[in-house]
Amino acid sequence: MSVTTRAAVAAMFDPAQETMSRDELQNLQLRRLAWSLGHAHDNVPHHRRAFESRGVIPGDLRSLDDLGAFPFTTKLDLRDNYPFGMLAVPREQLNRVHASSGTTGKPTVVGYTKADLENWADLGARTMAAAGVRPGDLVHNAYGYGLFTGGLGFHYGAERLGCTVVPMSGGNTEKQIAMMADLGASVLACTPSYALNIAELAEKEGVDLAGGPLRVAVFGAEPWSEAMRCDIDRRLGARAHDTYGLSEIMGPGVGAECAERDGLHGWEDHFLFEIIDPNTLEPLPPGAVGELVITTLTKQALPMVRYRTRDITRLRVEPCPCGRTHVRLDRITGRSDDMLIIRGVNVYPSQVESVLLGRDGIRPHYLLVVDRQGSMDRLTVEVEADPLLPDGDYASVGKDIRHHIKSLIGVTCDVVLRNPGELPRSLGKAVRIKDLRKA
Ligand code: DLL
Repeated sequence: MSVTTRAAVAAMFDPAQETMSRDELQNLQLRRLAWSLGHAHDNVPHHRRAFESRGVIPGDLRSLDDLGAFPFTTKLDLRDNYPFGMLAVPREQLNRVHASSGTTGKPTVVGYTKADLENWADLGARTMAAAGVRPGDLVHNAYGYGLFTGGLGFHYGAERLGCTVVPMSGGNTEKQIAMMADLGASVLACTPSYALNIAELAEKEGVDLAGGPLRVAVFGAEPWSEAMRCDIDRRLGARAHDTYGLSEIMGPGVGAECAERDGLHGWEDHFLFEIIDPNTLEPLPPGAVGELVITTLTKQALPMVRYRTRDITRLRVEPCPCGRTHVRLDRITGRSDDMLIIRGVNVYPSQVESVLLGRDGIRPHYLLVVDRQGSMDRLTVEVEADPLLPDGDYASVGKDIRHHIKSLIGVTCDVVLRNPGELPRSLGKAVRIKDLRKA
């Protein structure tokens, strides 16, 4: 890094925000939490009613542990109050709205004041900096622009960091590759499944992205495996980092991997993270795997109290070698609503992905198809054959994968090899499950 670049990073980031002691961080959280609960209670009728039904008032919060007495918020609450009923400020004070594309029913609309957007840009910049992005980097942003938070979220984060942003959005993969090569992208921001799509087409067209200036990939928005990381690192010649976020809480920039790539630092000066048992709803101790629950500490427009993300992970508070003190979230295995239960065995698509990637004879494009045979659920893993695999070997490769899925995940499934290019390619979040039971 040049001297000017180093100075620019230092001027922009107060390391104290990311390296303060756990005690300092928790004191800050308690102060901000008291404000946030009061703000939600006083300005959002839904939260006030929910507090009343649990018999709590914001003043009951004396320590962070007291948060457990407060009610959860769910996506359904946002739907029931569509579009603006959960806002804590008049609609006129919003600078922007985004929406998540609900697969059923109405989308969820979220809003931001000017101050919320400022914080978001700061956290976007912090997230990218943690991943190794630096001022002056050329950021090719292939997250979708529009109602989805990915495009604009990273756009303003990268601008705040002092990068040159190429606002590509998703789709038109040939043009993406040409722009990356012509402009000399040093950072690629998109979903990991779309990066795979880009890598595959670049290889087909003979464009050597791995030999170019690409250095960092900022991924997120969907579950992906360590095996996928190795594959993409090699094919793009970049270090891929995971980032986490969700529109109900803010968008991208809620958490990010640092250079260690061993868990995502959740930005605890703006969010409070808990893990609960999704069945009993009881808080679980650090280190236990369960559902992530997030409370916002600084959001003005849409404060969230104990939002149930449905994302499954684990929190680790032990110090990170990078020096950041903020808690680490394990890579998200999947959403509790994406978990398949096949003959009593819990299966996430990302587990299947770990088994598939790196195996000879196949390409990393797959789909889990679930249907019902009599009263039993049946899982079929469809995966694409490598173009060099002779037709005659499809059956034996399928049998071998079936064996490995059984022994590593414990579930019995059928494996069907599809011809190269046959499975749909992702332009954003990949669809990994086709559930025919609902048809
Ligand atoms: O996906 C925000 C985002 C954009 C994050 C770009 C990172 C990068 P939503 O569309 O509201 O927001 O979807 C949020 O996506 O609850 C998770 O289930 C999933 N998700 C997000 N990041 C990850 C990740 C954006 N790193 C939902 N790993 C979340 C696994 C993720 N799942």
